[in-house]
Amino acid sequence: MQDAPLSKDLRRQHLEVTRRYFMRLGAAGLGATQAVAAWAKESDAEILEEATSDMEYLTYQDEFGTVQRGQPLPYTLSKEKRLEIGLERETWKLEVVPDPESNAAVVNPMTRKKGNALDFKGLMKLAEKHAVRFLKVMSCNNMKNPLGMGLWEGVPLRNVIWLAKPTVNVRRVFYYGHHNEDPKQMFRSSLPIGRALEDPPGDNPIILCYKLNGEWLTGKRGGPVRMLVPDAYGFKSVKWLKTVTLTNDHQANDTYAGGNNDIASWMKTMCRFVYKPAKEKAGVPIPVTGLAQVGVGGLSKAQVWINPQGKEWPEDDPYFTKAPWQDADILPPPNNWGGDLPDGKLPPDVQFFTKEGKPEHWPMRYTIAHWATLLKDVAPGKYDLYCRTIDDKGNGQPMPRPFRKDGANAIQKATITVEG
Ligand SMILES: Nc1nc2c(c(=O)[nH]1)N[C@H]1C(S)=C(S)[C@@H](COP(=O)(O)O)O[C@H]1N2
Ligand SMILES: [Mo]
Repeated sequence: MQDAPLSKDLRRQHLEVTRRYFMRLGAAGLGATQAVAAWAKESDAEILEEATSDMEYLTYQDEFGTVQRGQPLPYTLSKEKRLEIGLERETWKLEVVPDPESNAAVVNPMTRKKGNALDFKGLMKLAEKHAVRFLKVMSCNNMKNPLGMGLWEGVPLRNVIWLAKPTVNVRRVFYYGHHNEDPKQMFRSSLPIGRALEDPPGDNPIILCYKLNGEWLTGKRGGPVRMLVPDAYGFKSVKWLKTVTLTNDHQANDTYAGGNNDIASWMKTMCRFVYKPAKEKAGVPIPVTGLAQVGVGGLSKAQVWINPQGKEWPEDDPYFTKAPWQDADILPPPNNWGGDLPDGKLPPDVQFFTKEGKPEHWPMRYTIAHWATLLKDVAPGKYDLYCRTIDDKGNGQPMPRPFRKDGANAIQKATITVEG
């Protein structure tokens, strides 16, 4: 699988952040030393305020990185065909049925045939009472960079499961999307029934998602309806959702299981560079920015380390735990949330936000946080530059879960030349 570059949108945001964050350094006519002095006079809080005042946080729908399979891709079909196969809101239907290969008991199976499958109107009816909105970063466990940061809206899966009236012998939920009636193209995933019915403390529900950043979910993003699993990597969030099956099977049947992935993995905390110059002059502070994906372990720090190239490092410290890491500033919540939101304003009733629209805590789990810092007094030479996160328990990336197949989280390395 090709690794997607950071989305244009995330990059644009960071350039803007960087410009504002470091603006003072270039202040009219100041030499490097004076600029540093100007920086030093300003409190960090003031600079951060300035830095974030204009910053965008959410990724535009069409600027998300995309991971998709299907020949043809459902959203590229003609409108007529999409209407026929139920991939437009007018004709979309979701079946909720017992697994025919298991003894799961479901009193009210919802099927197209019986004419009681859930249609979009029915979903909107449920939404009036049960809709939730929350922030979540979409990330593929096999890719280094997140695919995009979204404000997702949907109806909790459990509200639809209960419509089907399951009674006994249900241990898992299987689900899959449109696959051109070709079993080989089926992309499927699964969850323990318990996760669908109840959320761990502080976590969001699994939703049947129909909006992203306040707008209808596009076909490319998985619309009309996709599954959205807040705590998991992207492969659990099946697009073009049409079928939910309740089963007594205790094992997962995820497409990604067949690809040597750990399919039970919560998202990990990890760090990526966004802005770092390849070359810089000695004597000026060097701006570096990035983002941290906040996984199940939370985020306490983002850090950078600059090390002369070729300098040996003890083999028994592969994760550089003894290196002189420097703390970056984790930026506070933005004033302008960006994405497609009118005036960059969040709608009311976002999960874990106060009535006044302020986050109850920051950064939030399963989202991103931006960070920025300055490297100062770097002598001329060639350097390796690293970034890493520290989670809430004090684990330095890639610990406590360094294995790649449950989520890419290797420490990122870049290079930088400082000229004399
Ligand atoms: N139907 C379907 N859903 C899918 C996929 C797919 O190939 N087909 N890819 C999955 C994977 S592996 C990821 S990482 C996410 C990516 O979501 P995005 O393309 O909206 O960024 O979608 C998931 N949902
Ligand atoms: Mo993925």
